[in-house]
Amino acid sequence: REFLKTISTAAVAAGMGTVALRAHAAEFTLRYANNLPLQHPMNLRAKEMATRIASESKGRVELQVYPSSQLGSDTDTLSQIRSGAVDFFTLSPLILGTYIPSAQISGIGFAFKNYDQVWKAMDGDLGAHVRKQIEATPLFAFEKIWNGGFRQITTGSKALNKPDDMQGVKLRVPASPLWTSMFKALGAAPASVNFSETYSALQTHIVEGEENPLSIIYTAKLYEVQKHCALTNHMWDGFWFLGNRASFDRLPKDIQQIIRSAVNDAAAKQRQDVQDLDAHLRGELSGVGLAFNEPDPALFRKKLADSGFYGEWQKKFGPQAWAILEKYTGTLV
Ligand code: X2X
Repeated sequence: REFLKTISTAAVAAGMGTVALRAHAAEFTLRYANNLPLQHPMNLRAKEMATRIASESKGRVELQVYPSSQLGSDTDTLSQIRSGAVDFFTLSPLILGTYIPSAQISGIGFAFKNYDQVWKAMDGDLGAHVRKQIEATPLFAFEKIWNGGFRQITTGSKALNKPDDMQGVKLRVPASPLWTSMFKALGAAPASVNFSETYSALQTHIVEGEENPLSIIYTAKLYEVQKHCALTNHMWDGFWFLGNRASFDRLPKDIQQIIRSAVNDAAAKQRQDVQDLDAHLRGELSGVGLAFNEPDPALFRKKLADSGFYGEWQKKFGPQAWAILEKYTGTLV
């Protein structure tokens, strides 16, 4: 609670700055879309970042932040950023995989053991490898990936203690080949649903469960429509801060530099915010009725391995990319 209060206060202060600077029409109005609630650290840091950009550009740039999939689902927004209708978009590397398959490599199940491995890989050669693939399209990604968090599985009626418990269970996964493949390999029945539709899909029992980091389960209030949470830490996920390159290239160089620094600095803060939130939220979520259990992750990891999941994706990504991943995670297959 203290933590949330502190970042909310910062965001309110930041918001007031925006109002004052809007007195003069900006020369460049840029649109940034994301799928997360206003209360999530992504949007609190984005607000702060927009204020910094307005101030450092002396009011020349207005960065408009559209949270909660206001401009459309992730699938829609990915089309919009490709055409330039949206300037910036934070998107999971795995959902980006519907457009750039090789971008999914950071989402391999049980690959990263801790944040130290994650940031070394994503700020190092693995991230560079993926950004190069992104740059071969009309998009680009800023250097610092934002934090999604380590993911846990929630369900509505039954607790998942071992892979056997999830056989045939209908689970919502984001729209992404790797996500679908992984939950099929675990024996579940995955259904691709955009995040914007996830709360209602759970509420109306179109699906029985879903998986997300605690910070997202909390800020998107998924606990209202879920009963159990299995702490599996089955994968880490992030959000590339994507830009439409043509629209970014049209900006003066000094403005580009102001934006780049503000976005990367905000990412560094947001990474820690999410890590802290995820570490503290179990108590909060128990308090609002979510029942936690701690299955042995090794059982899920083994189920994945036995199904041939790792071998299949190693082949798809190719030996070179796989070697970059394993440089950070250790041997996976
Ligand atoms: O869609 C999800 O589950 C979310 C919010 O975690 C992502 O953007 C991948």
